[in-house]
Amino acid sequence: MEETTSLVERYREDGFVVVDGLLPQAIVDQARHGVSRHHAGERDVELPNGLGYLDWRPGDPPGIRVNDYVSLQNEDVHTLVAFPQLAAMAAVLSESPNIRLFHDQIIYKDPAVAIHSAEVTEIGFHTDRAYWQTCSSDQMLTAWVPLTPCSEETGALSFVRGSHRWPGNDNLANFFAPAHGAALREVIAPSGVVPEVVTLELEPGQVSFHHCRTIHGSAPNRSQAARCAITVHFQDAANDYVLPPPGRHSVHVNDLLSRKRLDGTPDYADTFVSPILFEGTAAEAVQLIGLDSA
Ligand SMILES: O=C(O)CCC(=O)C(=O)O
Ligand SMILES: [Fe+2]
Repeated sequence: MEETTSLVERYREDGFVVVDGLLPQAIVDQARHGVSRHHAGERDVELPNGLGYLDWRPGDPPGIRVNDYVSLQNEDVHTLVAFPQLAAMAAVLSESPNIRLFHDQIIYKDPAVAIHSAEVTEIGFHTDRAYWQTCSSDQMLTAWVPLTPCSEETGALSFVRGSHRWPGNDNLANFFAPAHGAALREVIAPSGVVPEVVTLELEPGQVSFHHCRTIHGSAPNRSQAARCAITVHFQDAANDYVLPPPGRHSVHVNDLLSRKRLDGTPDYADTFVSPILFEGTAAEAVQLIGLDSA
């Protein structure tokens, strides 16, 4: 498992890693078709309204379009999110015997020409962990799947290398509050460490994975084409619901959408909201991923 081993080492060291050859182009094309249908207002499955999840609809302002839980509502996007190799890679990276879905989002940046200022499509530096304070695990992770070419110009994702190992990231909730420099100054980098920002230019079919404590954000889309990606947030086996820390902004839509346990708390193993997407040994995951067979 040579290739996989080096991916795991890079992920442990940097807090993010790019994986090639995981997703067939046909799955990516089908998801892109699904996003078009979803943006046009089609729903294969209706979710309850009024829970506060983001749900861009035709007629809403252009800029950043965010649609939450699309894999639960759209069959084409579901095929990509539930693609077993994706979750198997997450299992290998997080050293978990199973992987459950936590949440997914379509993040679409309109072309600069369609909006008054490209700047509104910037996404601020944040950690995903900051949004998951009702999660017991700090080993959850995200697969970021571009559906269009993502370059510096279109708004590729940028990561602060190694920041998942730094203290002080767990409240960095600046997704919709971009102020790149200022947000970075909030970060407590270990003494003597200057934050190194790495921007990943990816093509559709490539996937990047990041740890829930890795600081990341994305530049505005300054191009004349839309930038679209699906972000798939995964739970490792250890994750369970915990009460939010006192005084923190931390109620997740999952808490409203998931079935309740006997004590009234949300069940993060709800088979509709959080289906198991991979289960098996590390060797089985590696075999399924198939990167080491060449
Ligand atoms: O698509 C983006 O620019 C942001 C994605 C993100 O924050 C994530 O995948 O966790
Ligand atoms: Fe994020």
